[in-house]
Amino acid sequence: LCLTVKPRLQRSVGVSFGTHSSWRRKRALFQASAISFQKFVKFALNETKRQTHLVPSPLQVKFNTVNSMDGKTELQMLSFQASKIRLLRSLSIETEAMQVLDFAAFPEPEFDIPIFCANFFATTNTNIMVLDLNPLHDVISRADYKERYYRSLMPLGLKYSELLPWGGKLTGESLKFFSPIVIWTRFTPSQDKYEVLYSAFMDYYEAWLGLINQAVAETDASQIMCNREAQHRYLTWRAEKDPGHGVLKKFIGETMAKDVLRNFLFNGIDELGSRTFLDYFPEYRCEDGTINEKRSVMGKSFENRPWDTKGNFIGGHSK
Ligand code: BLA
Repeated sequence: LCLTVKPRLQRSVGVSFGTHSSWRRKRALFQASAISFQKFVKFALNETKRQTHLVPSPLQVKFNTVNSMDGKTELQMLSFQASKIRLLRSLSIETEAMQVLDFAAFPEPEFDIPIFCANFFATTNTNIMVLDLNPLHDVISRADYKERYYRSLMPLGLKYSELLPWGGKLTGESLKFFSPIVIWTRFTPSQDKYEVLYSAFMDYYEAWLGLINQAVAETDASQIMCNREAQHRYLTWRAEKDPGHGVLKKFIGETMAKDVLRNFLFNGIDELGSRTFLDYFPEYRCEDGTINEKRSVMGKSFENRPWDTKGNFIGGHSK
């Protein structure tokens, strides 16, 4: 059975800001309290430039700054690459009512190091934050992979999972893409929390840069293939099921939203592999062969942090 569930926030996160003067008034209020993610992006780019030779990505030509359909909001897109970094890209949206950052860095397939992932969605009422070094390979079945990359990062994860506690149930399927040090949190806006978040972002990004700096290119063709497929599977998941899709659609329309998702945010889908979403995630197949539009077929799961302090998975079978 296939149910079409309308993204809940689509209705409440409209882009109608009322008259211009009321918008200006609200903006004045907003500037006093809201977060801006510009300094996050600036930090990450400066640090990467300091440690690698970062050059603009060819994607930058097509994806730079786009205005929302009502002309009131700018979507800012930046993209770069470096010898070990296939794509480092950022999308930010800032309005009086909402600030969004989707910042990710994808290694070249010669490296099996994790994918840097910072997804922040902030409104005046709530903040939804995911910060992680998303594992390329399954950390539950591949204990060696978990050991190699996360053992030494556990103290970092522990520190911030206390300061930014688990955000409660989430799309169960997402957990496979998260690491034992994932920060998944929700909070009501406060300056203190934003400072903690900024500090977490800096520490996680430095940790990721450390991994990429130390990484030695794989030469075994089958291992490279395996990394490529794992990254392709990740991109395929996110381009299809990203929670930001509804918001993007509101701002720039469905055609452009899909273009941004497939060709910018999760670029690589057409180059790194040829399997489809349903090849990777057959449980989403509807009777008529289409993709189930629900984000989750498993349901919302993991009320509490499903990793213990040593990084062991304690989520049981998800409920
Ligand atoms: C909500 N975003 C969420 C949630 C998660 C993520 C876990 C909670 C809802 C859920 O259970 O899914 C983030 N999920 C991720 C990430 C991965 C994943 C990073 O699987 C990686 C593998 N979020 C954005 C952007 C926007 C955005 C760019 O990253 C907007 C343009 C919005 N995220 C957004 C909104 C919600 C949300 C509106 C709440 C609505 C909802 O629950 O669907």
